[in-house]
Amino acid sequence: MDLSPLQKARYEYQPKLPSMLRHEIGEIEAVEGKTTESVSDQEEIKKLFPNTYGMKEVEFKKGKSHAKKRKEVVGVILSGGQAPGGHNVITGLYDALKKASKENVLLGFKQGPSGLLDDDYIELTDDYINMFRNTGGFDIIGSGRTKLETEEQFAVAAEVCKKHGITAIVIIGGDDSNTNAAVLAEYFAKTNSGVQVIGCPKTIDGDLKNDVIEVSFGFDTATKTYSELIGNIERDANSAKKYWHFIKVMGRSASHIALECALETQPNICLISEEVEKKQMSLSDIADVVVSSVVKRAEKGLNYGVVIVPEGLIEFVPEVKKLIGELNDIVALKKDEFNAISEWDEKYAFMKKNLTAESFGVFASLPLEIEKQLLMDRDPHGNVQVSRIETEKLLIALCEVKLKELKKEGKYNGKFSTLSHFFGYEGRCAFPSNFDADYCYSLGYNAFMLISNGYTGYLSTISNLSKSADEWKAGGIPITKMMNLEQRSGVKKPVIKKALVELDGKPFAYFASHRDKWAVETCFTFPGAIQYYGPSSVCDIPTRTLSLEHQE
Ligand code: FBP
Repeated sequence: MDLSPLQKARYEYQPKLPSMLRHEIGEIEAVEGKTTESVSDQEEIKKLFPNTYGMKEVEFKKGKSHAKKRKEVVGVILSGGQAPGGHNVITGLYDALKKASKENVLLGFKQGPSGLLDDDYIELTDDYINMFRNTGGFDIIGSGRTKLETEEQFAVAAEVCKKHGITAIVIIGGDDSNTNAAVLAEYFAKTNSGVQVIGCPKTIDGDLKNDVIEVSFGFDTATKTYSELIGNIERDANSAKKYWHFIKVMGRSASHIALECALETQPNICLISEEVEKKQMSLSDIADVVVSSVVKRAEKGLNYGVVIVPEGLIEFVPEVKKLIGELNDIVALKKDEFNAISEWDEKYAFMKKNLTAESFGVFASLPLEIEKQLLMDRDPHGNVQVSRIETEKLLIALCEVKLKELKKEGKYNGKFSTLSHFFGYEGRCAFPSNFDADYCYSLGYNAFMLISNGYTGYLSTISNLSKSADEWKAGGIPITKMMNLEQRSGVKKPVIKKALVELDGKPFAYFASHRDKWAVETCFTFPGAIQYYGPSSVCDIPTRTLSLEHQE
């Protein structure tokens, strides 16, 4: 394989561990804290997880280790969407495991959880691991979105573990994948299989966070990549002065990515889905926000600008949310009937018959392409694939109609030439920033500490992240602590509660206090590319979101 100069250089980068994890493994003690309970629905979740509910939080400190002395055979799985740093989690896990004993073995199951069920794996070795150090992507073993949820699947997983003498499985994933991890941990505990399960918090979306998980990995690099691109577009817009750019950014339901990119680039408009829901804004209300900026800027002769649109926006518009909820249930509960239909006219008629009159009215009012996108396949967790819905184009169409009206009424005399973009996949496999390289390596290393100390059903946690790596803390949190019950594919299921943008939080408050100015004036900022080498003030800066959240 030919190597780029950066790839070669990154192979040499030694990620920073929290000082606590730099001690010899035999000098690190697991100190237990408070017992935990789920964020809500405590009685129901406790019943569903009788063996793994209510466990204690753990922090690693210098002291006498009580880790088990046994050969560890660990299986690792990358689950869900790619996020920069996944390779570092695996190299951190590998290094800790080999540091503890050269006899220990790391097996990588291929293409996500299905690799475990199909017994499709490779044994990770020094030579192989070294080719992926500090690189982006998940291609070291591949990823997938298979959901582990049936007793049959668990039984197969148990057989595969038995066959290889596996002592623990590490699942690197987002909220849905770590829900899988918790369910699998419960099954293994219930059946006394002796296999532990540890999760690692991954997702560029940034929605897997709480008081202990400060950020999921990949968010830092992905948002820096998108912010670089948005900054470049802003500069282009400011040079040519002729286009309004509508940029959708990934993030699924949560607007953390959109908000972080806005803090970094100061666009004219950034929509925040959580605010749309709180204010119960209709599609028309949302378009009014953009139109107001377009009109005011046109009055100053500025017929250009930048609008950031969060990927999940459409799901938060009350009337569309209701529609999507009904569509999800219909697609799940009448799956065979729906899948048997191939012609669009018949699908349309099927929806007319099954949706409530109100939701069908909303469905019918949308452009044909959006209607079709709303009916595309759900992901294995029953979610609409928002990355495939062109909300940015829908918004442009809505604004065009309104601006035409205003023009007729003599209230607007500008030009509205638009371009649409979608930044998502571009950021998921970038070389991890120094922050993600260090954070992910530490998460993987720490996952091994949880395994060797006998924990199961835990998420590896590294915290105090707004400080330098020296001051980071390492520990574990029971996954059931983050759970609640939610409607999925037509039934109530225990899932990890998604962390959405907090409208009373500091990042949103900063944005809200500046956005009126940004909407009318040109206040663009240009973050430029991620820097891997150079002064720490340029290379090791955390996201604006993390800095604001932890501002004292
Ligand atoms: P995860 O939650 O699995 O990390 O995935 C995040 C994400 O990148 C979302 O932002 C996006 O909506 C989705 O994956 C796209 O999924 P896919 O890769 O299956 O197209």
